[in-house]
Amino acid sequence: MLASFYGFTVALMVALCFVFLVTAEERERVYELNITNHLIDPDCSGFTTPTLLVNQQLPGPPLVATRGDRVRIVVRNMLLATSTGQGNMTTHGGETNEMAIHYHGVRQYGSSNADGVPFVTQAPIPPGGAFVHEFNVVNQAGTYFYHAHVGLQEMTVFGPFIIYEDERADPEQRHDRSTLSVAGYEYDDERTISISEWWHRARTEFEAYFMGPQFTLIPEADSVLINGRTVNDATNVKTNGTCGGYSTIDVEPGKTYRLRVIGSTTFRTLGFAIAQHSFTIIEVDGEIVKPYVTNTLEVAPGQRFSVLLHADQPVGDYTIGTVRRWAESVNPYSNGFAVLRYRDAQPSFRARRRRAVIPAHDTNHTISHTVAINQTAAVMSLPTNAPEFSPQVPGWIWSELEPYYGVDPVSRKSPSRTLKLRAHEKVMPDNSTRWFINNVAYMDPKTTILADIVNRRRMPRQKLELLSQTNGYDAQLTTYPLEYFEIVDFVLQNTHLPGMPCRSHPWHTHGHSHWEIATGPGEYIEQRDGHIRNSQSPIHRDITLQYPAADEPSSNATMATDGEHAIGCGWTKIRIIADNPGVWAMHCHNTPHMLMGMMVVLEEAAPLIPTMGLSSSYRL
Ligand SMILES: [Cu+2]
Repeated sequence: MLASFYGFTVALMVALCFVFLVTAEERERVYELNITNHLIDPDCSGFTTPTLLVNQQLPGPPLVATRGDRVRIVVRNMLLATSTGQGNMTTHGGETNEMAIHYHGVRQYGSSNADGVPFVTQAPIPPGGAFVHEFNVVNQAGTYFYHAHVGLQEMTVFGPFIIYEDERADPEQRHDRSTLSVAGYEYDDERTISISEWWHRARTEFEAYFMGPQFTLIPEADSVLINGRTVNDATNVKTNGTCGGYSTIDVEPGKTYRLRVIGSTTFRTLGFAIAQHSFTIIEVDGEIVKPYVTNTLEVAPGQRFSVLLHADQPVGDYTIGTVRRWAESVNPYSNGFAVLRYRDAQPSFRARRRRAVIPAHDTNHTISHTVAINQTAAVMSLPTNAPEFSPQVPGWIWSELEPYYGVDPVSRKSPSRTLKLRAHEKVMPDNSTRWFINNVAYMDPKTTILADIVNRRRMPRQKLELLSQTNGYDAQLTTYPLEYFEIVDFVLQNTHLPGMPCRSHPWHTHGHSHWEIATGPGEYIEQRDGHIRNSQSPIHRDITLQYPAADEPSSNATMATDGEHAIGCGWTKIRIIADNPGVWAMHCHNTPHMLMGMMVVLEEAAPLIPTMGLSSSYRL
C-alpha cells in the first residue's frame, strides 16, 4: 500500500516534471490580429476618417511571450477589396487594401519568412486573406512592437510586443504579488506607453500626397497620441461620444514600475517626460543597460525604452508630456499628453490587461462604423503641473548609456567589408520627390524576393569583388548580398540639397540589432575616416537615430560624388554580423522617407536560406 502510494507519488512527480518541461520548452503563444476599417476620433477633434484598427483597438492588443517561446500569430485582412488598386503599389500604400504586419525588433532567427515585409519576405495579404506568422523568440527579450509595413497603415495598425526575459519578469507567471525582476533590477509591476501620431487626413489620400507631384514637406501630425488618445485642442473639445480624452496610467503610491515606452510614431522624434518625476533607463531596444537617471527620453520612430519609475511623489495626478525634436523651424510644442494617476491598491494587472481576444467572425467587418476606443472614464483636462524636458542636443545621452552585460566584442573587431550607403533627396521630372540610396530609390520588386530564392528563380549573384564598385549593391538582384557570418559596417551617409536643411533619420535594421560604432560630420571618406571608433560602448539596438550634423568644412569634395549636388552632412557607421540567413529590409523609420525610397534589402547567406532561414509560416 505504502509502496504503491510512493509509486503513485513518484509517477505524479514525473508527470508534473514532464508537464513542466513541455510547457517550459514548447510553450506556444497564439494570437489573432484582425484588421478592420473604422471611423475613429482619437483626439476629440470631431475629425473622423476611415481608419484601420487591429482587433478594433488603438493601440492594437499587446502580444506577450517569454524568451524561448514559440509564437504563432494569425493576421486576417478583413478589408474590402477595392477596384482602384494597383498591383505594385503595396509598399507605398495606395488603395489596394493589401497589408502585412512586421514584428519590429524581433530578429526572426530561422524565420525570415515571418518578418512581414511585402515583396521582401512574403506576398502582401489581399483583402479577405490571412497569413500565419510562426517564429521562436530565442535569443532576445525586452520591449518591441508590431506594425503594418504597407504605406501609412502603421499610423493606427500597431501594438506592443513584450518579450519577458524569463518568468521573473512576467507578471502572469509570478506566483503571488512578489516583485518582478530583470538583471537585478526589481519592480512591482509594469505599464506600457505607446506613442503615435494622428493626422486629420485620410490615409490613402495622404499616401498619394507623399508619392505625388504635390509633395513639398511632411506636415507635423495634428496630434500626438499616448496609448491611442489625447485632446487635439483643449479649448475646443468635441467629444462625439467616441473619444476618451487623455489616457491615464495608474500607479500605486510607493511602488516601482517598469514603464515600457514605445515609439510607434511614423515621422517625428519626440521628447518624453513626466511632471515631477525622473526615471532610470534600464533597457533600450531589447538590450538591458546600466542604470541611467534622467527626466527626458528622446524617442525616435521605432525606438523603445524601459525605465523604472518610482511613485514617490505626493498622491495626485501628474502630466505626462511630449515635445517635438529634430524638427526644423517647427514649434516644439506637442499636444501629446497623458496623466500619471496615483491610486490606492488596484485590481490585479492580469484582470486589467487587454488581451488579443478577438471577435473572429465579425460580420460587420467590411463596414466602416464608428467605434469608441479605450472605453475607460474620459479625462478631459490635465493636471496643472507640467513636465520639464532636458535641452535638445545632437546625440542626446547615447554616449553615456552602456550595455549592462558589457560591450559585445564583435563591435571591437575589424569589419569584413565597409559599405557606404549614401542617401540623397531628389525632385523628379514629374515633380514628385524620392530618396535615393547609392542612386537607387527603393521600389517593390515584382515578385517576392524570399520566395524567388527558395524556388531558385534568382539570377546568380555577382562576385563580391565586383560589387565593391557599387558599394555592395547587386543591380541584377536589387539587393545587397552578404556572406554568412561576415562583419559588415554600413556607413549611413546623410546629405542635404543646397538651401535645404540636413534632416534626421531613424535607421532600422530587420533581422538584426546593430552597433553604432562611429559618427562624424560632413562626408565619410574611407581613407580618412575608416579608423574612427568614437562610440565607446555601443548598445545592440535596432534603431539608430542619425542626427543632422555639420557640412564638410570644405564642401568641394562632397559636391559631385553622385552628380546630385547633395552635400554630405554627417555619417553614422553601424555594424551587423551576418549570422541570420534571410532577406532583411534596412530602412529609414521615418515612414514617408521609406515610402519615397529610403530602403535597401540585405540578401544574407542566400544559399543557406532554404535550410536555415524558414519557419512554417504560411499564407492561410
Ligand atoms: Cu529618413
